[in-house]
Amino acid sequence: MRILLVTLFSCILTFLHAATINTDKAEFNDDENIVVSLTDVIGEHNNWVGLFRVGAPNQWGSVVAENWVGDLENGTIEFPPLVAGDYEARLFYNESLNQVEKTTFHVAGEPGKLIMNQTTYTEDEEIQVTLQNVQGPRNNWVGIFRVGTTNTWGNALQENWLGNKRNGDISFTSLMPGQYEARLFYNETLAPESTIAFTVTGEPATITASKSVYKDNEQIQITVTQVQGVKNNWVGLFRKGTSNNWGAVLQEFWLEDMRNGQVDFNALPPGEYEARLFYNETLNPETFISFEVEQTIVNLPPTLYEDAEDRNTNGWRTLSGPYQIENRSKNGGRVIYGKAHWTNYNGQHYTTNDAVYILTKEDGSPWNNNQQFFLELDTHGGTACFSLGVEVKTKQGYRTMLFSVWFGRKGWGPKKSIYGTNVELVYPLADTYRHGGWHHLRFDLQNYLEQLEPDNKIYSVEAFILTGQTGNGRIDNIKLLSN
Ligand SMILES: [Ca+2]
Ligand SMILES: [Ca+2]
Repeated sequence: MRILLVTLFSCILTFLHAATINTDKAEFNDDENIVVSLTDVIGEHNNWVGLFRVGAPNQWGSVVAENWVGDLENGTIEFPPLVAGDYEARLFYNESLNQVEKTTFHVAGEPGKLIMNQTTYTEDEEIQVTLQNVQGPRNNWVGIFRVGTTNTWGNALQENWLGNKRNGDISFTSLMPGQYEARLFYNETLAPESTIAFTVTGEPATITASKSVYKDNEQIQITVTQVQGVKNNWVGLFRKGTSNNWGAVLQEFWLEDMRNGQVDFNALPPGEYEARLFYNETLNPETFISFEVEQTIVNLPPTLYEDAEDRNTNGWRTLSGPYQIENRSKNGGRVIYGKAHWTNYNGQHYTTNDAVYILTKEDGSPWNNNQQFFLELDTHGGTACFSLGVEVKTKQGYRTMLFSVWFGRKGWGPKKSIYGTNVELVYPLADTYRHGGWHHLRFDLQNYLEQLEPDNKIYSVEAFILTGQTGNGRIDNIKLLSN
């Protein structure tokens, strides 16, 4: 047992006496050789010492200087002077990159630097950069990069090889507007010694559409100019009012390095849209343009929604009041009758007709007629509170458009009212229409809409609305027409 313990202890001692690496000084001048001493090197062959900048990874491209020590176990090796900076001497065995030991040291001196007297330029100015104390031994260069781009050859917009130049001015040709950096590199590497930022000013980016209103079968042509983003710039189409998130993007086009040009997007359904310009794969728009897409209108034969001749009331529903719509006979034909319901709300000193009926498709779905915006029907009397109209989908949302005898009696003009999310547009209907037999009514719905909302546009007519009638009130032949 005692023998075993001694053996184990000597093994530990062997490891404790593993190789060491040291420099003869902790700090060198930039004209002094670097002397490195080694002890107890036990690698078998092709052992080597590499000098690296502090923090640089153990890879061949990061080696500042190297010295092959073969099978040297104890001794010193020497490296030529280094430019100012913090370094490590690292020992490796057997031609590998597996570091055995290291030591740090410093080289004093003024590091090489780029200076600019002017950091804002216009688009037609040359860019001036001043070199100060460039120290790399060979193949030093300065590159112009867009801010935020990495140090790759492909990202260098311009290169200037310095030859023997250590101090003084160099220049670059003018650049388009944007944020840039001049970066100094030594020894043909891509590890910058010094970086300085500058700006080229110019007209901001623009985005325009070839039209303000497109048809729903037309391509959307968007033009961009002066795009300045670094990379992955893109144009997205969005519905107007939607936020900038990927899920809201209807169509997108990646500009790559296109700075000026036209992009064609596919046709869109009717609505209001925006084309938005983004830089650098972000969702923060630089600028945008609004445009509209409208229905292509064709001339269709009239669409009859109700003439009551089928003797049923399919498609009608009661929105308010206790009664159901009725299909009645009148003068040998069939007509529609919706009974009035008089209510006195909360002790008001008058009663109100609150019976409201709606006609949709028979299955209850909206008409969705996006072609015909003229309403025609026949009416036979009604109450003093009588009104009728339509539900429409418009550019600005849903609207209830009502034509009111009460407004006509009172001499009131058209009126827009907002009740929560409902927008009601009421227009006067002459009181005479509720007297004296059948009347044929015709409404140019788009024209009426513009009386209250000049910039609005009907996208589709969805349903017919009727308030309660009394006595001999009837309606018939509800149609939409193209004109
Ligand atoms: Ca019917
Ligand atoms: Ca009829």
